[in-house]
Amino acid sequence: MGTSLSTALDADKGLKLYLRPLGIAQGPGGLALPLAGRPLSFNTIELILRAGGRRVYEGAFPVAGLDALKGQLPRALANRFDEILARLCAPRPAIGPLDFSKPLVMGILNVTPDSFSDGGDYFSAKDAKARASELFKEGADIVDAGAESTRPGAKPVPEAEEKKRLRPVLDVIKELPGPVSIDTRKSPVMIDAIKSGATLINDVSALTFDKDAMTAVKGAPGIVLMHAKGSPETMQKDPSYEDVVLEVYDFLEARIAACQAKGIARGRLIVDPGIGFGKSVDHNLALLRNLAIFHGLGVPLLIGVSRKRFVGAITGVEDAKQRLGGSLAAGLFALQQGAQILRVHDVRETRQACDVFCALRADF
Ligand code: HH2
Repeated sequence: MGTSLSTALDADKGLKLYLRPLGIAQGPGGLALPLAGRPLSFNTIELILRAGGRRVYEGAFPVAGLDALKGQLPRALANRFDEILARLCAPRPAIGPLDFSKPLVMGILNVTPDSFSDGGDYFSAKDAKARASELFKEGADIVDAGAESTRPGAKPVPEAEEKKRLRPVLDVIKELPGPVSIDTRKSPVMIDAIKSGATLINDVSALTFDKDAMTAVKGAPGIVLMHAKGSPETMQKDPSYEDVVLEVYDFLEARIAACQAKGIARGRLIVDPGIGFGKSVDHNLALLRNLAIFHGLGVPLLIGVSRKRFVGAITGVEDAKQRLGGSLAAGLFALQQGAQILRVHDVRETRQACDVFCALRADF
């Protein structure tokens, strides 16, 4: 890029500022700041300035010198700098029983005949109920049940069918030993789920698919807002972005603002960049490498890499069920950038990997 900060500031009035934590390590550290109040800390900040969709400045600054940096910024940018920095550092409040002071494992329960890696495995009412209990036994902190596959090319499932598939899980929510999330884009399904005691509504369209979704989630303790480009039917047809990381960031920031405008507090929200949803392999890798920038949104980060196609593309493993090794590598990479929730199919193995990983980085 090569432009100095003062040149970028002089040249452009319509600048948008982003901060990405760098130098992430374990422990509180002397000259470091806490990352999301967690066991991790960061000692450097990347400052990004963007105008007209393009990055016009990128520079890295040690956190010890941030006052001098801020002193160079015009008032509006300095205010946004303060706001994002505070969000990067603040602990995330618990959502119901979900405490974000340590990484959480979300176990996937697909009550579908056609999910990309386990379609049909837990489709009957009996199998779905049994699998929910089993996921908790294997070490899940929360179970995410979905009845509509959102794999690339999937066709929408009618509302009545989605409700019917979820019923056996909703009927046992209160008897299960842990909290349940319901993965749906439809407001009537959300309402059913909340009435039955769901802790989270996980919407891969970030409450944009159904115009009534924003009202429907009002009674949910927590809501997952995920980024997707296009619908599952078309999303993998040559997705393109000018700057995938900042475009996904802007989308999630706008969805948080839309929720807040409807009275849904930031403390009830979780965001997810939506790995594999309208993204090429390179887009997915860019999002994972730059994951820490999303802490600037001030909410917990959920990441779903489990068995996904990019793992197959990197490793050449076609069978999704054989992608555990790659899924664990990507999941631990996300944890090292402070991700708070991993959404996975292989709970037992991920729990073990997380426990060892957290012991190694000496979480306190
Ligand atoms: N991925 C899938 C479904 N829901 N929700 C969130 N928040 N994040 C994700 O990455 C995510 C998600 C796709 O995985 P899976 O549920 O196994 O497949 P399918 O959609 O085919 O049922």
